Parts: sequence; C-alpha cells; structure tokens
Amino acid sequence: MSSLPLVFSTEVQNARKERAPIVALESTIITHGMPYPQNVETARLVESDIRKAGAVPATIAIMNGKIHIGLNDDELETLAKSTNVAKLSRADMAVCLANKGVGATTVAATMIAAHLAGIKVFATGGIGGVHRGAEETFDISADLLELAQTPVTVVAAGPKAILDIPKTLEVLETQGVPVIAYGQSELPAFWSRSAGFNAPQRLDSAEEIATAMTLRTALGLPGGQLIANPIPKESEISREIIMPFVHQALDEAQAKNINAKEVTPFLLQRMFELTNGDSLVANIALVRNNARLASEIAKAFAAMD
Ligand code: PSU
Ligand code: MN
Repeated sequence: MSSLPLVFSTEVQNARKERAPIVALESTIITHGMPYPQNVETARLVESDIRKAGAVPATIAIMNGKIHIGLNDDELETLAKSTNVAKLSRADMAVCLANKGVGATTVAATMIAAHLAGIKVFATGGIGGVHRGAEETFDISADLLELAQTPVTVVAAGPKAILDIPKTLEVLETQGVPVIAYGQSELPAFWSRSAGFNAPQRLDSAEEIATAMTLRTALGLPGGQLIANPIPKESEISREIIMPFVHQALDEAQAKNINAKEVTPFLLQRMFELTNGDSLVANIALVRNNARLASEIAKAFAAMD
C-alpha cells in the first residue's frame, strides 16, 4: 500500500477485487448543491440507480485526514446535515487532509480522487464553468482545467444557464477537452434539453464513449472528456420558463457581492426558491439520468479491460 490517504468502503473494496464497474460521485452537490433532506435522499437514490444498473457507486469526500472512496449511510447522513463542510477543489485537498478537516469534493477534486482510485467514470449534475461577467471577475471554475489534465469521463447534463455557456465552451476548446452530447446533436443545457446550438461532438452509445476515452489516452493526450447528457423530456424546464429566474438570481448575486466559492451555491439555492422547488426536482431527475448513463459507460470500460 502506498502512503496515499485513500480509504475504500467495503462495497468499493469488493468491487475493486472483482474488477467490477465503479462510478464515482461527488459530494459538493450534497453539501452545497441541494438542501437537506433532499440532498441525502438524492444521494441514496443515485447510489441505488447505479447498483440497479449493474455498477458500484463510490461517493467521494475527505474526512479525518483521509480521502474516502465510497461512504456508508451514516457518513452520507452526517455530511448532508453538516452546515460547515468545506467545498474542496484542486487547490484545497491537501490542506484539508493535513488539518484533518471535513470537505466535500467538487467536480475537479472528485476527478483527482477518482483517478487516484483507478475509477474512470464520474456522474454529477452540472460542472462549474465560466461565470457571466468573468471578463471582470476572472471567475472560471477549476473544473474546466481539471478536465484538461485528469483522465476521467465526466457525465453531466450540460452547462447551466447561470453560466456563460459560449465562454465555457471556448475555454474547454482551448484546453482541448472534448464536449460530447449524448444521443443528440444539440448541446443540452442542464434544466433544458437544448442550449439552442449544437455541441462540438456527439456520440450515441456508452461503448463509443468508453472507446473515445481509451483512444484519447492512447494518443498521448492527458485529460478527460465531458459527456453532456440531456435531461429526460418529462423532467425538463424550458428555457423560456427558466431564464427570467436565472437573470433574477444573477442580479441578486451581483447586488449582494457574492463571489468566489459562494457563487454557485448561492445561485443554485436562489433558483430553488424562485422556482418553488421545480429546479430541484429537475436537478434530481438529471443527476439520476447521468448516473444511469455513467453506469453503462463503466460497464463498457470493464468489458474492454
Ligand atoms: N453545478 C450543480 N450543482 C453543484 C455544482 C455545480 O448543478 O452542486 C458544484 C459542483 O461540485 C461543481 C462546483 O464542481 O459546484 C463548481 O463550483 P465553482 O463554480 O465554484 O467552481
Ligand atoms: Mn468560481
């Protein structure tokens, strides 16, 4: 065993022994992305969706100086109830480990931990991106740069309308990150199935997605790939309905001088309030949908090994 501070849940440990397909899950969506108790209920549903699909879930977080790969139900509940959990990106992981703090992993940090644990696929709701007004604030999520350097396939529902979607795509293109729409040509936009224009790439099967990742690495290219999986039709909220709330939430964030790590959690919370909870219902549906696709991709990787 190396000195890497990785701790595996029993379920994940068994899956590793049997070389079974594993899907990584982040924990910031639990601590900073959804209110209690829907956060822990969703975390459990997503884990059970992955098991039903024939893969093993590995929710990742830092606790007591260890990177936990897979959480048991008590750990999940504790994390979901805590109000003072740190939000960890690439810059924060080592410090949180050193001071034995508790931290939830963002997309960037979850990719790093998943890669250390040999997990190739990770499901989430939305990734961080280029925030509107980034030309002033320089607020560009570390998630984008992580996709450029860590070889993990991230399944998300496309960039959220609270972000600057064109600028987010520009940064991903500059960084050489494939942005692959699944099963359609249009780029999905989180709560809605279409951003109004096409994604840079498109693939129609989990097998092709796994093959593309393997070939990317074989080409000597570092980094992962972003899969943009459209929210199921019955759960989508149209752009016409969602956009006025997005603009209101953004105006409030600006008026209140919300910045840095607080921006995304503030906007998600306000969207939840402004839509009377509808944004959360859609968010839960799309995360579960992403977990199912990620399971198929994990199975495709396992079949290739
Ligand atoms: N988008 C969501 N829900 C979330 C997040 C993004 O719909 O919970 C979280 C993810 O953990 C993502 C992080 O990595 O927010 C991005 O934060 P920032 O914009 O501060 O980089
Ligand atoms: Mn940011």
